[in-house]
Amino acid sequence: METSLLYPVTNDQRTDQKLDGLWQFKFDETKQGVKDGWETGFHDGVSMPVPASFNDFFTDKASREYTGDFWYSRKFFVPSSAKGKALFLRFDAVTHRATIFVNGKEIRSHEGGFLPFAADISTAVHYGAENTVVVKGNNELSREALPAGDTITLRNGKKMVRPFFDFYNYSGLNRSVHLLTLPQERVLDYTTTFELNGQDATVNYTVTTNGDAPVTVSLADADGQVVATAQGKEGALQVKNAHLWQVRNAYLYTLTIQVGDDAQTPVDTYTDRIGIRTIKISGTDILVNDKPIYLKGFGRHEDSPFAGRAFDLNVEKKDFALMKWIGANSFRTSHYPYDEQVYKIADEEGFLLTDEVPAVGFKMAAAAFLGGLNQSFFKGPWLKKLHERHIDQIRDLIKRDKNHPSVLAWSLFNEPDTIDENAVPYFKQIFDESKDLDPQSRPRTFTLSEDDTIETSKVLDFPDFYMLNRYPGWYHFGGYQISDGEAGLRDEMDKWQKAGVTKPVVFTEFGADTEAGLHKLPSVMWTEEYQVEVLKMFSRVFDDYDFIKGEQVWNLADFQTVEGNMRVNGNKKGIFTRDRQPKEAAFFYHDRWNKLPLDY
Ligand code: GCB
Repeated sequence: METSLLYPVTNDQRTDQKLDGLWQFKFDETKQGVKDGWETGFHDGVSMPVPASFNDFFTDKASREYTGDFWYSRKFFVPSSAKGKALFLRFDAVTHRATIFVNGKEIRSHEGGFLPFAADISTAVHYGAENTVVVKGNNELSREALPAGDTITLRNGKKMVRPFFDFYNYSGLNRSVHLLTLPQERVLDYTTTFELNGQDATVNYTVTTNGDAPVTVSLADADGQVVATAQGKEGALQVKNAHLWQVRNAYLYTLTIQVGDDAQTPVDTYTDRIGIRTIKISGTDILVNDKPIYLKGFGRHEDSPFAGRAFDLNVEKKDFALMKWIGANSFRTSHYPYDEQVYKIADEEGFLLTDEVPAVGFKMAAAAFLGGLNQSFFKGPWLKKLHERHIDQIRDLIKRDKNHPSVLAWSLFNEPDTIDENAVPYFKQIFDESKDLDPQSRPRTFTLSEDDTIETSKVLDFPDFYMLNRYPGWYHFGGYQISDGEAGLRDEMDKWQKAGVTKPVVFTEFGADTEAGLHKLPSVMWTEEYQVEVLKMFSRVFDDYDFIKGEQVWNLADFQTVEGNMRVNGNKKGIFTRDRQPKEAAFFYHDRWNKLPLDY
């Protein structure tokens, strides 16, 4: 677990300089790098943009599909003024694992491709001089790591990943790198919880620092007026006539934490924007500020042309514009934690998000269409290591994202094999260990694949609400058989109803692959007309069952996948194309969702 995952800020005590831009890059197929001293830096690589996935910049297949170790190197200047400060390099994400060297000295390693980590470089750098940072990355998949898959070696000696999931294994420095100077005595973390009392609210907080200096906390409204202050590392801020953070009607306060005796010259200051709101599950309702909500939105991917899985503010801006236009109020960060800027935008725009760890592929048969394996995932020598990494990433995810008002729930798995008895102890351990991690006690859940029903799943006691991924009309009962698909879906929902479902049910995946521009009357599968028919069929079913509390269609946009006979250059279930243009289905949802109140 990381000591501090606060998002970088610049103020009188802290600086944040991004080391984005062109780095030197090399593949290391034969593990030559260490022998040849690449950790001290190199100039004979190719130039590679950061942040970006390296894959799509190459025009030869062996490079695009490269699996194994790869290296990045660049120089950076550390000013003399940084002397005496704490000095860190913060990597927002290196996919999937990294070892960091500064001036040839190994600083630390990190496992997990979608969460940040910081390397303390204060004793490795030269002040007032150029320094070299080198990242040795690796993008292999295994059953011992998240997301799960295998790495195989072809007969020609090349390694290749076989993911137990469909999204492309985009790799590299996918998010920004920051050079941070921080005060020696500083804020490491903070938490908030909320109580609503009529028109007023109480913001309970805790602050963790690495010293004994006193702490002052203040809260300012959107106009910058301070509305409450408190002293101490734990306390409560009383807010009169509180403006609540509402779904699609966000209101953000600014929380300022100061460390030190003298308010004029604090030893540290940390500022963040928070929203006052509560989240509860009550029976089959999801309550935000004690008001029932209905989720309308998407499963998404961080995916776009050229830079693959890199965070791109332009793409993100466009995605939010599309989600607002279509009348959505929510999304799931399928199938991994997204860049922190996504959560900041969601906070500002009033979107709710289900925050998912990369525990995807925990079911080998699910990858059957990719040549999957008929084995139990929850029985094998890989489980111990996998569990360590899984809980570690849940801890870091909650630590990183717990203060975002947009975070509605934690998704601890996507489509694990829950009909297998062997899954039960694993689930018990993960749910027990994650129970007290979130001070706001948000709901914890996971998606259930089509095989995992109210009759077959062995772990239905664990989630606080159910997320269902269902594909009648596509993977079964497609085309002219869609009426049987609808009948089957209704049979399933009747069974949930009969069993007396006591928790909300949200559909988190459903849809149909659709080639944009393909039309046919009458429809056939893959046409824009057929996608609309499938989505209309689901909508009819959703409207008939009261315990269904949300619809998040798969996917906001087409995205790149592994190649295979089920995928035509990617997953085409997008409501928008990969370059974010609407398919016919976008107008269907624009009509359906905008008829409902935005916060409904
Ligand atoms: C699923 C997976 C998702 C896939 C989707 C599909 O169940 O959760 O990652 O992309 O199905 O389209 O097959």
